[in-house]
Amino acid sequence: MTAQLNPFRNAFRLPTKQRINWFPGHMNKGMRQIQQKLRNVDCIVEIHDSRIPLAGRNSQFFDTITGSGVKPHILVLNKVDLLGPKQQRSVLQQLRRQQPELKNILFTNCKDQRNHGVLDILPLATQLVGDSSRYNRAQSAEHNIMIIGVPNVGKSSIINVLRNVHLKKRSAARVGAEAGVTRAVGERIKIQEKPAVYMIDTPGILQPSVTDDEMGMKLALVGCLPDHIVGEDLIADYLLYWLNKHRRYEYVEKLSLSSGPSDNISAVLAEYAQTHGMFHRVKQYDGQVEVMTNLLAAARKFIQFFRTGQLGSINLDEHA
Ligand SMILES: Nc1nc2c(ncn2[C@@H]2O[C@H](COP(=O)(O)OP(=O)(O)O)[C@@H](O)[C@H]2O)c(=O)[nH]1
Ligand SMILES: [Mg+2]
Repeated sequence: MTAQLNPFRNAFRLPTKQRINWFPGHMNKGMRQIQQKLRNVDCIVEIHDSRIPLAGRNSQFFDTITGSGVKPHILVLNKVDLLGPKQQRSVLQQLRRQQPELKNILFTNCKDQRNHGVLDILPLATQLVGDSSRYNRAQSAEHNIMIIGVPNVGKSSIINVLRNVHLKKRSAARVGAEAGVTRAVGERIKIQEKPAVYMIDTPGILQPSVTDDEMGMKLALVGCLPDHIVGEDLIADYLLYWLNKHRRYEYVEKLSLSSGPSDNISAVLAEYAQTHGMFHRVKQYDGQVEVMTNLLAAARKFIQFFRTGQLGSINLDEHA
């Protein structure tokens, strides 16, 4: 049997030559603050979104701050509720191939306090710190764990859930649905009493320049950049491209598209807006007001379906 050719786009091109870039001032400051605090850090916990296990991890920066692996490091792939259990194994294999030096990988779901991955973070960090040479910190009984990663992957949520679970105390770190809520390296937040363990929350840091367009689109799609930086229309088009390329057609039913899969984002959004009564009034050049389908509202809905797992469990870094 010959494999059917995929009739849809097999490459994604940005409409302009402009690169996707978001490196506001607070990231530069955050990066400096992280480096200044490193002396007092015993373990680095890098949080990333499990739906993009490879894309967007600032490996050069992380290499520098772990001293090329001297300081204990745990990679936590969060939001595993959106990746799904079936994809976990292939994500692990993918990561091990790509970065064999990664030793400690956990999958977590912060929305569930009984999640195994969440409960494993503190014991694993304690063990790694115990086994490591702490140099200037060898005399200190306290452990300081620094949480790092790109924006909006759940860094503050992890600190809060660990504080809730181990200390039975209420949340202390601010959480938000948009990227860029935590803007400075915060004070230490206690997560365990005896021995005392503290966590240091940091603002999400992206690579100063995202040179790979698809990587930038994946970061935008999972919400690591505020939506307006890239634009919802473009994010929705990338989502459609990705789903078609990977023959993931769950969207056809979810958006109630009558004529099946399509690679034309305007047509897809227009049909969805039409059947779901999404209209808005647009003033024309001649002053007349016309009622039109609201494509932006439809694009937002489509992206929302992906972000809440309603288009299926997806690893955006999976090979086509
Ligand atoms: N579905 C899901 N959402 C999560 C999870 N962890 C965090 N979030 C959400 O992701 C968003 C960003 O969380 P936040 O902790 O502020 O991320 P930070 O920018 O890395 O500190 C918030 O809307 C959280 O509710 C998770 O495990 N699963
Ligand atoms: Mg935060």
